[in-house]
Amino acid sequence: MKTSKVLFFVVVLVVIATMAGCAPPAAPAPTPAPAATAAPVAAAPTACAKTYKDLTVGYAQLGSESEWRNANTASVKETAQQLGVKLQFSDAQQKQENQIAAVRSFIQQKVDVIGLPPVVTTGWETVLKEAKDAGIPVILVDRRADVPEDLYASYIGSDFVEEGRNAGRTMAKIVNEKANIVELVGTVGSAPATDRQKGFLEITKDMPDMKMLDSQSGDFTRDGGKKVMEAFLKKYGKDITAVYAHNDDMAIGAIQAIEEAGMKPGTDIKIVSVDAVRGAFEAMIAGKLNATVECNPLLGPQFYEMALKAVCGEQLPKWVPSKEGIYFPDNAKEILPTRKY
Ligand code: GYE
Repeated sequence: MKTSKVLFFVVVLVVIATMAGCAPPAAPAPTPAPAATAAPVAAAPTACAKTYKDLTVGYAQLGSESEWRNANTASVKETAQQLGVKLQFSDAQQKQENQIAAVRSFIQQKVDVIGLPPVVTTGWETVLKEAKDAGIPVILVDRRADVPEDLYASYIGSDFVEEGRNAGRTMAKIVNEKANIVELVGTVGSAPATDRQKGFLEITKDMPDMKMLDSQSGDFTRDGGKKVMEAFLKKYGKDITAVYAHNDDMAIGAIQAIEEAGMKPGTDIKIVSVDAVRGAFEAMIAGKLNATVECNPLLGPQFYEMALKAVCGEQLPKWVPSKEGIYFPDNAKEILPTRKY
């Protein structure tokens, strides 16, 4: 369209908007804005006498295994401070029994609300029933648990299957639907590992030249990703042409292993991962990572908003999904300074 025509349409739109008594539509941004910014904290529900300052919240964090997790912890802690929420925080070091013990101790301390990112999906019924019997709402944050809906107030987090589909679509484009892929799986039995695998395979299963050579868990850690990639390289050598990592930390570990084996990550072996943490942007700028699918860890504000609503007796949605995008090396440099994690 010629500039004069574009201008004409803009003027018409502004006139229509003004006649309708509303503001003119905002011009579209030239590059997609990063999706994952922390949601602003909503005001407390008006009909409720409680405020954030009245809340004592227990957060049974699952560990500190990744950059994503550290950003999530920071969001939960900083937001509590900003709002004046009293926070009891524990780190289970990726062990379910530690998380269960933390939830039990929060029940004993009679906190108002419990936040729980379940390390794996199974094995939560008993302890969630105990919380329910004690009248303490549990909000699942980040990861889902396979339990009946009456055992938790709400789930705040990502659509991991869609992240897996996005990783599959992105990988297929990068390799022109032809690759020998190895998969670095997250924690076995965790919702993001199960769903990211499912979504990826959903996309690639009908592409005859997208071959999955092998799948192993690196437990969402850098060290785990490096070790698994070393073993893959020993077993398959130069046959490997692509890596799908369920998170950026494992991709970064794999990058090290590939370099140590004398190959070029991002060129000889294409790599797509999930999270979009700073380390991934740095790897993309260095040309060692080909794409990262975003998973937003800044869940603190939404968590406390739901916590206060739960204490005020409001009915919560069973799922509050996060907003996310996909990032590539071509504009990683401009986007990196705008990232919060
Ligand atoms: O992708 C990974 C972390 O549960 C979404 O856990 C989270 C995942 C995240 O260790 O980096």
